[in-house]
Amino acid sequence: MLITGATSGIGEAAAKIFAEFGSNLILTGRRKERLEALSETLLKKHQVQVETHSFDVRSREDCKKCVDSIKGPIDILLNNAGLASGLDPIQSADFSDWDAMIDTNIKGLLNMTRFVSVQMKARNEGHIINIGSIAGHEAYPGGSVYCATKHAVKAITQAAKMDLSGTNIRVSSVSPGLVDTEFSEVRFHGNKQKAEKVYDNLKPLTAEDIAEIILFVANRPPHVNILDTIVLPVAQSSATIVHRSDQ
Ligand code: NDP
Ligand code: 8X3
Repeated sequence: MLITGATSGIGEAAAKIFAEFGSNLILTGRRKERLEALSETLLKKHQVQVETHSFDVRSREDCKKCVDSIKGPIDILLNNAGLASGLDPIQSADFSDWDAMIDTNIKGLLNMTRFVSVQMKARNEGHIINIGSIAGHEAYPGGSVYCATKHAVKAITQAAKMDLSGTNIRVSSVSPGLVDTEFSEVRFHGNKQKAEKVYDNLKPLTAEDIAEIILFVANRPPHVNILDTIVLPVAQSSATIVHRSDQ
């Protein structure tokens, strides 16, 4: 299983749960030390093989290098690496925030999918699991580009399933609402106070909640393809309707 964005949050939790269930892992992300530390922990705890590749999914060349260097078949590609950068309105948002989101969430996911799917097609098996979002099903103020990238993930998932029609390859997405990870800290460019407010007075999903769902999606019988799953905390009813206990 190859996981992008395994250095924190959902990707890290997925690495842990899949290792527990015996999957050999290829862990990727930009922060090399975190990948190495996670790999060490997993190797100590579980009888699995783990390799790490540190690179930026925005570099098509580095994505190709990583995939080309992997010896065995990739059975599952978890396209998880992604981010929100900023929450600014369309008329004043930062261009570099837009580029970071489009290049990572759309083009990075496409890069990995392109290089891995060609091998899966040749073997006539495999599973591509994309991390979408409630933001791929709805839009919200300040989310024009982030929501657009997650709508793109939804479209890419649907179209890839069609492109691979007639093969045994499965294509799925898991689309969470609020998950307490480093996501908001990244969105607010390191402002921890602003990030904490997102989860104030509500019980958000944990990365482990989502990892369990990814595990479920991956472990259906071979004829079962879950195309998408929208998963919200009970306190969240849409991208914008969130009940806080102080309200
Ligand atoms: P985190 O910020 O905790 O994790 C993001 C991961 O993506 C990190 O491992 C990071 O690794 C990696 N990443 C980001 N940019 C790049 C890049 N250019 N190249 C390689 N890796 C990259 O957030 P989450 O775990 O929450 O996010 C995971 C996915 O879940 C994202 O796609 C996000 O959009 C989605 N999501 C999150 C929700 C939430 O509320 N948290 C809800 C719905 C969807 P590194 O920095 O080391 O490269
Ligand atoms: C992350 C969830 O809707 O809070 O994709 O941006 S959202």
